[in-house]
Amino acid sequence: MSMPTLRRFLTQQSGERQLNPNLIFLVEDIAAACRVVGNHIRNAAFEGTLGLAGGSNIQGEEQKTLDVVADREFARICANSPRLAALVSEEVDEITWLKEPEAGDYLLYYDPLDGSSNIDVNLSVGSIFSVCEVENDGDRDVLKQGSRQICAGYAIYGPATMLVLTMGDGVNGFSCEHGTGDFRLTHPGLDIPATTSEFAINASRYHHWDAPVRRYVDECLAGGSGPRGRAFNMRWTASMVADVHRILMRGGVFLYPSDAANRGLGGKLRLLYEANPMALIVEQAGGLASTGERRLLDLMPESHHQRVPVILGSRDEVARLEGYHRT
Ligand code: AHM
Ligand code: MG
Repeated sequence: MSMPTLRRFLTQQSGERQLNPNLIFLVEDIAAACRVVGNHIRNAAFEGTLGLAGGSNIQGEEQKTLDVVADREFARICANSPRLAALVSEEVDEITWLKEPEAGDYLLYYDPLDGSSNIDVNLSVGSIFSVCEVENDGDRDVLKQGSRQICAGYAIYGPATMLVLTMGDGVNGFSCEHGTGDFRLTHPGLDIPATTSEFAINASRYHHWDAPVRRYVDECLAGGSGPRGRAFNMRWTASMVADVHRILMRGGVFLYPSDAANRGLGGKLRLLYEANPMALIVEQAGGLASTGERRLLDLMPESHHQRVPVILGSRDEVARLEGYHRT
């Protein structure tokens, strides 16, 4: 079975789809950053980087040492890209401008270590990224609609490290080969089944949920004798990358909805570097991504650390949830 390397895949794509070589360099730098972050995670017990860093980020969340290490590696490696104008990171309060923006430059949005509460218990975590283009010389606006993303992806640091990537023409999965460190195309053309009997939500927040989410989960839990007429399975890893990856592999629906406890913040997950990239990946794989009320990719961001409700995955379940929000 032919498993081209990421470089070969990107080179082929650049011929077929006239991708800008500078975008390809940037994707290669992102992949290198993911490989390095994966190595740090694997060696954290030896490098003394488990546990808390002692500070907090703009979200008021305690930073893990590896959050800081991963952010530093992304910035160091990607700043090498000649047309990268700015970095928008979950871990950094302000936008980092690397150059005076010119039309055709790139903006990189990233969560360097998503699901970092899982780090100290050695469960799967990931990095999430998104790329948009600067439209006009001197334009410092980073608040772009998700539909304007030209590339999005994530790395999952699980039993195998994988990079899942979309450049607006489907979704492809690359596994990192132990030894060479090469990312190779092992999962081409990922496709989320439209129907599923599996959902993912933090059920400890049940008492905070709004009526549409309660109705949906209650109906799933009712099993074969309930209104859905079949049994549903539930999975929650507290690592969005791992939960979304499972959905890409076998279907499912993921919910981090607006609820009574997080409504004041706008939700839990961040729009620009968590929800938008995952929404593009899910849509490109045939699924849907919504706030419950609107398509995520249509939202106009108001601030670069903005939070949003997220419901994404198999089409039929997301459409059903949107229907419950309308009634
Ligand atoms: P993080 O970016 O600080 O790690 O937070 C995002 C994570 C997601 O990966 C995951 O879906 C969610 O937070 C888990 O939240 P909870 O702890 O409420 O289950
Ligand atoms: Mg995150």
